[in-house]
Amino acid sequence: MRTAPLPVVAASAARDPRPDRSIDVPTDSHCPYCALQCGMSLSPAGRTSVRVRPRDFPTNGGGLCQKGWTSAALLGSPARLTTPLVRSGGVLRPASWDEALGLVAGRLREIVDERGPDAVALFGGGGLTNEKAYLLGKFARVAVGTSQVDYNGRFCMSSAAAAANRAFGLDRGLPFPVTDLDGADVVLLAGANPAETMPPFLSHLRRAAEAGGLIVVDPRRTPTAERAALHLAPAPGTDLALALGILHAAVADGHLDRDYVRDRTAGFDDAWRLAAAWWPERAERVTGVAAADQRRAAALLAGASGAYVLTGRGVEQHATGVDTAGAWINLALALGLPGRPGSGWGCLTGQGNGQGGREHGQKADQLPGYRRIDDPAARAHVARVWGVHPDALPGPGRSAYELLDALGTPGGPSALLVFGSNPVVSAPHARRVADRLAALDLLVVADIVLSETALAADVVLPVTQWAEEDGTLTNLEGRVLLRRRALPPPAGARTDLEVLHGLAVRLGQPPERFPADPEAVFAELRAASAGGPADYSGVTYDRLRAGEALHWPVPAEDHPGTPRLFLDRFAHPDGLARFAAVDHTGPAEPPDAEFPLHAVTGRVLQHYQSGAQTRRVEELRAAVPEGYVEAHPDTAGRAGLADGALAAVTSRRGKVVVRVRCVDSLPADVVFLPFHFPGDQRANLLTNPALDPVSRMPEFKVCAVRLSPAREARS
Ligand SMILES: Nc1nc2c(c(=O)[nH]1)N[C@H]1C(S)=C(S)[C@@H](COP(=O)(O)OP(=O)(O)OC[C@H]3O[C@@H](n4cnc5c(=O)[nH]c(N)nc54)[C@H](O)[C@@H]3O)O[C@H]1N2
Ligand SMILES: Nc1nc2c(c(=O)[nH]1)N[C@H]1C(S)=C(S)[C@@H](COP(=O)(O)OP(=O)(O)OC[C@H]3O[C@@H](n4cnc5c(=O)[nH]c(N)nc54)[C@H](O)[C@@H]3O)O[C@H]1N2
Ligand code: SF4
Ligand SMILES: [Mo]
Repeated sequence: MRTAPLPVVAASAARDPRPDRSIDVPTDSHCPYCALQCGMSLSPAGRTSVRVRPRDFPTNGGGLCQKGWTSAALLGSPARLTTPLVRSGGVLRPASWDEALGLVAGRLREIVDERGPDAVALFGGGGLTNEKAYLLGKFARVAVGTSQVDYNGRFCMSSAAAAANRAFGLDRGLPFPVTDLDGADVVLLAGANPAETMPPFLSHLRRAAEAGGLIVVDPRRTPTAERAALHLAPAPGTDLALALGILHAAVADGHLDRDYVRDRTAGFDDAWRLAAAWWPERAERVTGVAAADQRRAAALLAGASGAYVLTGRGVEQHATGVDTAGAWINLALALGLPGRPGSGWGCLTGQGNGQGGREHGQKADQLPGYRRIDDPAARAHVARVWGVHPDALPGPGRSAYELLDALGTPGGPSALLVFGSNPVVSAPHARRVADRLAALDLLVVADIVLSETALAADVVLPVTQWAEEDGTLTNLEGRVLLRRRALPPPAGARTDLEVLHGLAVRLGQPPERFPADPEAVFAELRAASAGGPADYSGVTYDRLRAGEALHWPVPAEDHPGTPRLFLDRFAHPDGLARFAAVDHTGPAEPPDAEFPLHAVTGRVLQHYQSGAQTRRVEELRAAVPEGYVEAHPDTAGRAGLADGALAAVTSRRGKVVVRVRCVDSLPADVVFLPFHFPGDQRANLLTNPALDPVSRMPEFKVCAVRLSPAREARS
């Protein structure tokens, strides 16, 4: 049992001064943050860092956001971890790699001997390269033998992924190159705020915006909504009713694409039976969006020569996220958009490798190549590649929140290894999660900085960063990219692959089964993915080095890749897309007299995710130094608060203390909190871990809260 956080020994930032001739600079690379994976060129800048310049790449067209511009700051930062840390006497102290890995492997062996392999859990991340995600999943299933592995992508894309699998038989965030959007005259963006979350992406919406065809669905008037010709602002958690209302309007006003629905889809009648009851005036009563605006949205989409429906986390991070994403897909299908050149449906993937991270086996129900772990043929194939018997592979494990929730309970894991996530800040019901972490016998965190989760660990393993290692990522359009090493890592840091190798060997695995060389791991990943839905078997480092644009599936080395999916058929055996029979139920925790406001959580431009990285970049911290709550001035006033005052935001699960920012455009019953901040500014102290029944996505986007003044002197 640990008490966290505890004092830490400062890490040295000394970088290996020896020149490394294997580096070719300037090096073409990609940003360490989001799924747009903007192209960058890295050139020398002293011994400890690089200089970042934007590069012309299709996703960013020569642009970068502020996070990208400042991304090199962490490479040579003193905040960098460069030595393993081991807790002794309650304090994290420097240790050698041998000591740290030996200790972890020894404890894992004891725990497995005592309680079985499922007593050990792993938690990965969608920022990890394909190679890391693959090796982590293999490490879990083969070196430990545990079913208990999941990752932060469960909190990110899982609802849209499940909805796309249900509708199309395949999940690739954008089933078309992002540049296809450049030609669209109408784009509906539901629950996405790319002006802050992917600024260079806006260049692909320029034509639609200039043609008066940008429709933004968001309860808040975001910088993205500011650019829209039509901003639909539903009450939080009511998108499903809104999508049904727009579908109803489309059908009633004669916009249904009957030929497409007949030839390319199944299930319209069942979906329509439910949508028929959602005439726009009824949807207006539930969502607050005027019926006339719903009809206008339907008419704009139907009248376009090229139209797209795109969703983001605002639609998906709900306990009804799969059905809600499904309702937006229904609308796109009714209008005949998916699988038609110049039109489509897509979901904006979030993390740098959010797409690849959900394909190669760090997910509880999955094996590499986007295979299902409960499919006997998939198990046989992957077991063959791994050189083990199929029966030796565990079955599906717990989903991310269920896993965190079970830690340290009698039937749950008592050890957790975290790679590439900071759940103390980013998981829902954060107090519960912190308590569960504290109840573990062993918490191991591999990170580049001392994140809030690392602060609570027994062993912290310092790893290398993006520009210091080779690896592939799959961006939001399913394009596989090679992010190349541009400078040597600081002495003391190891790659995640080296860490997994070191642990696997100490757990008795043959060293060649867990290669630490990224290209060797990728060769294995290719074989493991061959024949699966996400088939990478034809992707090679050489093809990527040569700059080939390879969108999966790439089933052979002479295959050009698949930039556009579904042009002839969808991926279900009968080739048809499926409408989803979905109905509106509303948020799991509606406001009431005690907690009268909806709290919405999300992002700001300058910070990334849990903020572990961006809060350590001076320029970004200076721009947005701390958490806050946005509220309408009347809402703040009613709570006895003015702009800049310290407020308590309280839900059934916890309390956040932050300053108020008054925002005139917010609805009176909605407050907004960014989730990037730690301690008592953590938005996730409030959030509701109600889970979607299919994707197991928590309801991050809406919970019931109240607002009140807080005492100025904070301890
Ligand atoms: N600056 C920055 N950029 C990032 C990230 C970051 O942390 N910071 N993270 C990356 C990652 S991993 C992700 S997943 C993406 C996320 O990218 P987005 O999905 O664009 O970001 P969010 O801010 O989470 O949510 C988008 C919007 O959903 C709205 N919303 C809330 N509730 C509802 C609702 O019920 N209905 C609708 N229609 N909208 C609602 C919010 O008001 C918010 O403006 O961003 C990526 N890019
Ligand atoms: N309330 C609320 N909560 C949310 C969301 C929301 O909208 N609202 N969004 C959710 C979403 S969409 C997401 S994606 C999650 C993300 O939340 P987290 O999973 O916490 O994501 P990050 O903050 O990116 O954490 C990555 C951690 O890994 C470290 N790291 C970076 N690169 C590497 C690497 O290569 N190897 C290793 N070992 N470590 C690395 C970073 O320093 C950081 O500490 O948050 C979710 N939580
Ligand atoms: S938009 Fe995303 S990939 Fe591009 S620079 Fe910003 S954070 Fe990096
Ligand atoms: Mo995400």
